[in-house]
Amino acid sequence: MARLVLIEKGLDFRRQEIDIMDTNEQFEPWYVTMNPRAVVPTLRIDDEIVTDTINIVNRAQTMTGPDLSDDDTVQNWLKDIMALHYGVLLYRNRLDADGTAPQIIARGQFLQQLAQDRPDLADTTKARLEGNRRFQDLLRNPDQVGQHLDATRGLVDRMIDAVSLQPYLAGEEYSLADSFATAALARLIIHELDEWWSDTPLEDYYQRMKSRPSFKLADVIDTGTERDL
Ligand SMILES: N[C@@H](CCC(=O)N[C@@H](CS)C(=O)NCC(=O)O)C(=O)O
Repeated sequence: MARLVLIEKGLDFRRQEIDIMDTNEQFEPWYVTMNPRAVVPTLRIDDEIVTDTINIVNRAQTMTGPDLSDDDTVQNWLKDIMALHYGVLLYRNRLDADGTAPQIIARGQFLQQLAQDRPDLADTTKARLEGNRRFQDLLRNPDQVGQHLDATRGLVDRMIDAVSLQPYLAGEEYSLADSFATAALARLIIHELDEWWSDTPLEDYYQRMKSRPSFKLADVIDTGTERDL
């Protein structure tokens, strides 16, 4: 989402990959100094550090380049698209028979070890361990998983309604909301949920978003399988 917006704005930026799965670079001291929650993405502009995707895209909006519309309607889309629980969409398909997700359990063990080894990260690991426990509980609860799935479908339905009336999600012009929707829909395609919008105007909308140069330049991925995530 952040990359799409920076590219749509025509901003020149240097991209640095942070391996959040295998080498866990997000917990390296140099990164946590910038992003105390140890999550991606982070935007650095000289000495200024911006964390959280919504803050990043709103900061990008203040810089030179086309003024992507960002009124209240747009901001509400950003919040709603960001509020979806993308982890549930992935890990609900990776559960053991008893409802536990081995990768999330392993993540919890990794965080526990990290908490022991890195007292300097106490605040980060405490918050992340709590999040990991909440996520484990959620995945064990099919009703809650279903609620997240319903919320996701509800948002897709709202997108369908919106683009049935207008060319872009929030109106007549491309906006930050379209960058968010593009990345979110790409992710849902990988989860094989795109049947939710087949034969609806959202299908054409997504193809239009995908044909924008930013899609390739930002390396948005909508092919492959969940294994690749
Ligand atoms: N609301 C935050 C969410 C950031 C976030 O949760 N990022 C995930 C990847 S999508 C992450 O970095 N996870 C690192 C980890 O699991 O240790 C934002 O938009 O920046």
